Amino acid sequence: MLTRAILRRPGPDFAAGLTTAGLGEPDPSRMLAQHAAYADALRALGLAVDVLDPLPGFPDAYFVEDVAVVVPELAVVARPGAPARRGEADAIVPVLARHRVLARLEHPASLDGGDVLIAGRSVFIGLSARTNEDGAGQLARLLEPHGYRSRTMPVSTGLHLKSSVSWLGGEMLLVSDRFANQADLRAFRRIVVDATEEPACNSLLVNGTLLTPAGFPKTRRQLEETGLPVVELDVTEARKMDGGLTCMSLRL
Ligand code: CIR
Repeated sequence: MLTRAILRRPGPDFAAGLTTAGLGEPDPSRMLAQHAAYADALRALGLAVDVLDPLPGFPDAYFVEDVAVVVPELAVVARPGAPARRGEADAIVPVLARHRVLARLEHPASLDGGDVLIAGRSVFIGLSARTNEDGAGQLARLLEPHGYRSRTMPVSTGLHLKSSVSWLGGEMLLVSDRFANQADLRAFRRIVVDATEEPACNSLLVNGTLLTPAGFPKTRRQLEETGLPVVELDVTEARKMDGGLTCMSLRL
């Protein structure tokens, strides 16, 4: 069971963050409202939610998922691949140190938490524009003594691996078309997202409930067929900044 989520409120400069989405300017008040609703949804699922203050000078810092990889046994502080985001990692250290033994990735590693998909004891690490072989290797070595088996896979579309693949619990994954036949994922039952609903690939399992972005009815129906409760959340503004549901929290 997850007991806690760490979030960071989007700052006044959040629209200056990195993005390739081409979906237009995000709306600040809608962004804050969607962020607050996301926090409420996590509380409703039984999590204590710590909402950190914005980090001046780091407009993407509310995408806290990217700065660490957290498992029950430890937290690994990442080394974000975008130079503009690298400084975000230091700020999460004292926060995570209250809850976990810490380890840190070191130069020449680069790794964004968005590239790390944990499905039970299986860890899939996307090699992307943000995550390199050193990052994947260092993370795998830190997790291995705790019984996690890591594998890498190339990410050639989307920002991160979790832009395209989400764990739905047990042996179930939600995947984009492109990842549906990935050899390393074949051991899982794969629910393939319709090509017109690609952003819904980033969905999030929290204590037996599936959170999914609003506006993707085909995916919603597919998720409901799993028998798990499904909750839709509006994340239109984060999407304009290349973010989604998983990106905005660290779950402990
Ligand atoms: C970035 O480009 O780094 C941010 N604008 C978006 C990060 C999204 N994070 C995630 O998917 N884990």
